[in-house]
Amino acid sequence: MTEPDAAFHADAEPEWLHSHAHEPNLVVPPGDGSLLLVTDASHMHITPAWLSGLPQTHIEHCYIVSTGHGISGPFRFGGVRVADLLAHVNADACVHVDVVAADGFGTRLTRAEIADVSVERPPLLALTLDGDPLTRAAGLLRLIVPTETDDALKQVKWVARIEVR
Ligand SMILES: Nc1nc2c(c(=O)[nH]1)N[C@H]1C(S)=C(S)[C@@H](COP(=O)(O)O)O[C@H]1N2
Ligand SMILES: [Mo]
Repeated sequence: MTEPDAAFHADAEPEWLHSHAHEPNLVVPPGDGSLLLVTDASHMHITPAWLSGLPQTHIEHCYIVSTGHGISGPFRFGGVRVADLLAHVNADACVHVDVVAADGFGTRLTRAEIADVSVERPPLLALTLDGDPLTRAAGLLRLIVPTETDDALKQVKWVARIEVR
């Protein structure tokens, strides 16, 4: 168990919480796709291999919509539903979940977004892309929010921490 750095618990809200525009970072940050899952009860180091042992969900026809750089897709992403991960660690009674990347980018998902969306297109921690393992360059491990088709600000690549509150 690793103690999270103090800055992460600072009262100041992170910059990404209120950002309305963002140029995608083209620099792949170091890392192997593993992440820290922080709940009120525990800190868990989670690897892509461990996640691949949980029930997998596949979602067709996903698009990454960038306001400035066009649209890519359709993609078929596979991985673990955020809701399934939270249920697995008994953290599904959350208020919101912050998903923060190794490059400081991030997004906040509400409990409603995680649990109440159509069960067919839920937020996913993606491990595969079109049937192949997701590469680090392509964002391993990547949050995919299929219902977000405005600006890709929820399609967080290189997830490094998930904070459940
Ligand atoms: N970690 C991280 N994730 C990110 C970004 C980023 O800068 N860092 N940029 C976002 C933005 S603004 C866009 S448009 C998409 C780009 O995704 P793509 O590389 O698959 O086209 O990633 C999103 N996810
Ligand atoms: Mo973007």
